[in-house]
Amino acid sequence: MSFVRYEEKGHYAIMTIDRPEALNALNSQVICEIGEAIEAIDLENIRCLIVTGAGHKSFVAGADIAEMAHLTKKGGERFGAEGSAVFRKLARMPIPVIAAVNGFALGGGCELALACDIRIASENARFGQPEVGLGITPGFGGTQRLARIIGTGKAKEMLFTGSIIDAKEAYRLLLVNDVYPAEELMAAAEKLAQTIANNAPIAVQNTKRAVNEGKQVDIDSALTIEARYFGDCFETADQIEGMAAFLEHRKHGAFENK
Ligand code: CO8
Repeated sequence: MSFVRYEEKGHYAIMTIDRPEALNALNSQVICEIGEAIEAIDLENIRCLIVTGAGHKSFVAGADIAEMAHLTKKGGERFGAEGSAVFRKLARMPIPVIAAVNGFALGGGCELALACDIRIASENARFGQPEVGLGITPGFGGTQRLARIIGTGKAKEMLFTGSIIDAKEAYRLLLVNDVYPAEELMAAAEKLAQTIANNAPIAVQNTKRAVNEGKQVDIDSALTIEARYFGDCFETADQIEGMAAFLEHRKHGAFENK
């Protein structure tokens, strides 16, 4: 691995896109390495993942324009499909994924953040889907996930104009949950990850599944999905310990992911 760093800290992990010479832009190798890093995560131990970019200027400045410049229609479709498949793998991870957006999140970089469950940003973060200015559409989920997160009208405005918004505007649009001074961003991301990791892992994962699967269907079907994941938590060691601790007026022991 040369462009993706991966570090475990107890029950959470940090994946850092590290290609400073191109502001962490995603070429085929970076995309492939992100996929490999996701596959290698030890889900028995890791309960939350943080995704961020190396340096202070950029989260990810998009897909690699130099690599895309001479693609044929077929090549473009393949490049888009490969990136999309990796981002889908990220979005479908059973554990929560936090994007710590520390600068430019443009094009494929914005789409990488959109594939995460929660986005927090530094004050210098900038978001945008500038693809139409390059003669292409967003190809790693931007035409689909942006509207699902901030609503169709605002998403279309960003997609059609290619305009770049700052962290304050991203917060106003609920594109990010919180904004921090740059030097405090990773501490905030790690605190959030630790809080999530302290909770019962099966319950957290079932909650993520219920939210994501429920959003794809009508409300009655969604509530049936919720009931199934709710029931699935019972008889787990963590449910038994969590409820026993409450009833015995004590703090629960460390959850075991069982
Ligand atoms: N691709 C390749 N190289 C990049 C990229 C990129 N996306 N972004 C920055 N770089 C490189 C620059 O070329 C430059 O390299 P060099 O020094 O060798 O010329 C280096 O990074 C530093 O960049 P700048 O000098 O431009 O830095 P500035 O501070 O002046 O500007 C910006 C920073 C505003 C972020 C600017 O670099 C920029 O506009 N970058 C491109 C942003 C962009 O348009 N991103 C969207 C790309 S398209 C996309 O992501 C599509 C996703 C879906 C693909 C589907 C495929 C089918």
